This record gives sequence, structure tokens and C-alpha cells, in this order.
Amino acid sequence: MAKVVVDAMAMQRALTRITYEIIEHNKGIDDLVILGIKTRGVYLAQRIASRLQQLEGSEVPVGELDVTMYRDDIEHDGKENDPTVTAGSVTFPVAGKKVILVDDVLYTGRTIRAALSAIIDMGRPESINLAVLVDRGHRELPIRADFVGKNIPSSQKERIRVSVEEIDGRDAVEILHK
Ligand code: 3GP
Ligand code: 5GP
Ligand code: MG
Repeated sequence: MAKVVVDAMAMQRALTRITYEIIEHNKGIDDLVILGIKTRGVYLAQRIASRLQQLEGSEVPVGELDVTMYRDDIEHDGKENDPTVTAGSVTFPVAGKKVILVDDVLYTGRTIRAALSAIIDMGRPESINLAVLVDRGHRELPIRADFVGKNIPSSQKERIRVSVEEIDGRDAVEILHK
């Protein structure tokens, strides 16, 4: 059973609002770079970058971070293994930059913690902010998002399905009751 909680229009608006918040928070887009966490975080990152370009008239670099598990023979359930994040394709320096990290769903926070390590390993950014489309709660680490599309308090048994036009053929956020 899937319940749509964010439809295509609402997702567009949320991404537009997040884009304005990023501009306001950073007083423009100087020195900004965006890093999306694969898979869907990358598409959200690209959309934010294209809105930034429309609004501010200059290009913001977008890079991709890969999430893998320490052991690839164990499916990640967040219980036994923490994810590792690597610079999948980050072709520009992050040192001295204002990094906007983008993921689709924030849950335990372990992926973001790993992403922070990966970014800091690439060089010392001036700052790192986190933008997520959905915050579903259940944090296990002291991590929070700076820009949130929608807070969706969820039970741990539920799953949030994020669909993006680029790979899923439509934009939506749904709650799946298992
Ligand atoms: P996405 O990041 O491309 O959207 O982790 C692989 C995919 O499974 C992710 O796709 C993520 O959205 C989805 N997923 C749904 N629930 C979970 C979860 O609890 N943990 C993890 N790691 N992924 C989940
Ligand atoms: P974490 O628990 O580390 O915050 O999340 C692990 C990864 O799985 C992150 O990339 C996050 O986006 C994704 N994730 C966690 N819970 C969900 C969920 O309910 N739905 C979706 N689509 N992704 C999730
Ligand atoms: Mg994700």
C-alpha cells in the first residue's frame, strides 16, 4: 500500500524553496559546490543546481558521492554495518568551498556521517550544509539537515519511496506500509 505524501508539484516547490534558502543562507552562490549522494540525491542535486543557475546566473559544480558498504555481501539494513561513502565523481576541489550535500532521505544519519568523512578527506571545505528532500526521523547520530523538503515522521517499519522523473519516470514521495 503506497500513500503519496509529496506529489510532483509539491516536490518542485520544495526544491525551489530549498534553492532560495541555500542562496539566502550563503548570501549568494559564491564558492558554492553541490555534492549529491547516489542515486537519487544526485538528481536532486542537479535540479537544485539548475535552479541556482536560473536565479543567480552562474553555474554551480555538481559532484557525485557513492555509498557502499564495508562488506558488499551483506545487505545494508543499518544494523550491522555502516556505509562508506567515496568520491564517485567529484572533479573539482572542495577545499575552501561551501559544500551543499544533498540526499533524498535522511534516516539514521550514518550515510551523512560517512559522507562528511569522505568530503573532509578531499580537502577542508569552508562549510558543509545538508539538504534532504525527506527527513523521516529515527536519527542514531547527532546529525540534522539545514534544508528539508518535508518532515515525514515515520515508523521504523515504514519505507519512504522517492521517485524522480529522471530514473523513475515521475516525481513523488510515498509512504509504503509493509
Ligand atoms: P536512492 O538513494 O537511490 O533513492 O540504498 C539503496 C536504495 O534503497 C536507496 O535509493 C534508498 O532510497 C532505498 N532505501 C529505502 N529504504 C532504505 C533504508 O532504510 N536504507 C537504505 N540504505 N536504503 C534504503
Ligand atoms: P541513513 O540511515 O544512513 O540516514 O540512510 C541510509 C541511506 O538510505 C540514505 O542514502 C538514505 O537516503 C536512504 N534511506 C534511508 N531510509 C530511507 C527510506 O525510507 N526511503 C528511501 N528512499 N531512502 C532511505
Ligand atoms: Mg538516498
